[in-house]
Amino acid sequence: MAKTGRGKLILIEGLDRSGKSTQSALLQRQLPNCELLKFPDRSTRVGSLINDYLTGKTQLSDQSAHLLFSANRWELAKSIEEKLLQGKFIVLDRYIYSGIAYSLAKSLSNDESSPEMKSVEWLYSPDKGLPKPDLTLFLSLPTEELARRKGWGEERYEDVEFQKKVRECFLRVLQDIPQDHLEIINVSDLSIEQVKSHIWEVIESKELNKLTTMPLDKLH
Ligand code: FDM
Ligand code: MG
Repeated sequence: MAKTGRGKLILIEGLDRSGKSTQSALLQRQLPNCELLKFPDRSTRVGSLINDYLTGKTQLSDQSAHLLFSANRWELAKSIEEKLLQGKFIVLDRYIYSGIAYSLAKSLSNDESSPEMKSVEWLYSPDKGLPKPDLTLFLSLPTEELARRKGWGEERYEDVEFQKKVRECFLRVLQDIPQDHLEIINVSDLSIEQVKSHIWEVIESKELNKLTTMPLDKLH
């Protein structure tokens, strides 16, 4: 009998330097017929505005930066849906929880920021309707350990003090995800291989490497 059903949407979230990009690339290779998408996707028109903002070439109000990150996800929403329905698996390297956590952390670090930027509800609303991940994996580690990792650049947000805030905001926002859709993985002092096997155990135990006939859900 031919295999039918849709592929799964798996999201990997975490702070900068937490190993997301490494692990999402490894996971893509383990899953059958799988594509990897990274947000922000800097290759699109909106993505290029985001890139200018992140590299300090341009300034944006906090609200417009926030909405551009969401618009960047909407640019790809349709194609994500289509691919899943064609039976492809998709791994996402960052998605809506980065969107909320970074914006919230920014507003909490700024006494003058306006009330909507402090409202999780407001921050979440532009993402409503996007394809909903079947699982969110959060790679968690203490910010002191992040500071020791190589590769800190000069981009906006790449600062240990700020990452502390982002971590708190992530943990707050992740509380709203139902338990069976969330896995927080403590990657502190684990090797790349160890994290990879841990992630794979979770994927197999939840049968996320198999197609499903369950309809694709939207974020609501
Ligand atoms: N970021 C990422 C946001 O602020 N909002 C978002 O919606 C997303 C997806 O962009 F500091 C931040 C997180 C990070 C920066 O991401 C660039 P990468 O993963 O380092 O390229
Ligand atoms: Mg970065």
